[in-house]
Amino acid sequence: MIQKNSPVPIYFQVEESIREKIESGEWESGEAIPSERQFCEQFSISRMTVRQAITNLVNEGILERRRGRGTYVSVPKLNLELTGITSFTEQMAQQGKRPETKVISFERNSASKQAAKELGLDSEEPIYKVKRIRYADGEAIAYEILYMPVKIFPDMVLKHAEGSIYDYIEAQCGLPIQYGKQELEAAEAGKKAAEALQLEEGAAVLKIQRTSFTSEHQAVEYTKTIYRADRYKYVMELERKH
Ligand code: 16G
Repeated sequence: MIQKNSPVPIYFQVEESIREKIESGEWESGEAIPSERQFCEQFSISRMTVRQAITNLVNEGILERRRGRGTYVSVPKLNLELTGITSFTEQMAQQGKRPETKVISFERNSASKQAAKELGLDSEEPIYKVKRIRYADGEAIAYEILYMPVKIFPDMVLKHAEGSIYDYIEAQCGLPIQYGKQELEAAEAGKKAAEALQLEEGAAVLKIQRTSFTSEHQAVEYTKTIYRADRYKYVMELERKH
């Protein structure tokens, strides 16, 4: 209930009442909350007051506005470990999510200059180029382009890319991955990634490029992955450098 005579500002009381509904589980993550107009009517308060309360909770990440659709209780973000080499399948297992993969193309080409350089091949050497959409509990969250050298994986077929590619490389081909090189940058979703991830073109994404090597310094994969920035947060363990 809102107490208009209280020294506690009304917007703060509205904020607290929304927070309570979320904490008690009455409003679940991903659920729409009432419209500003409904709040105004329910509490007999001005729209500006309601807007201030909602804006504060949006800034805190507790609520999110979806353009043209209203305000929703935020869905907790997935944690993406940026240190250590883990596969998408392992990352999902850590988060208690069910991974799924859709292969949208599987090609055998001659390597582009960049892919050849990353994989330590001569340009024009044959490589696989695989585009995949990765899902967590049915939601598309990453769009991935994977390059692998044909000479190391002569028997690779589309089916292998439908499951865990690290499982294929390590368990099936007997080539344990030892270390990697990774680059990350903020980016905007291009047309293809936006389509795959059901985002608007230009939406914020994180782009990560990784090259993974065996202990013999053989590059086994080069990947470009586009992650939905609104569904991930990034976790790193740091060591003090002297
Ligand atoms: C992750 C890797 C990617 C690797 C894939 C294998 C990052 C930035 N990238 O997406 O390089 O190819 O996992 O996943 O983490 P899989 O074994 O489930 O196919």
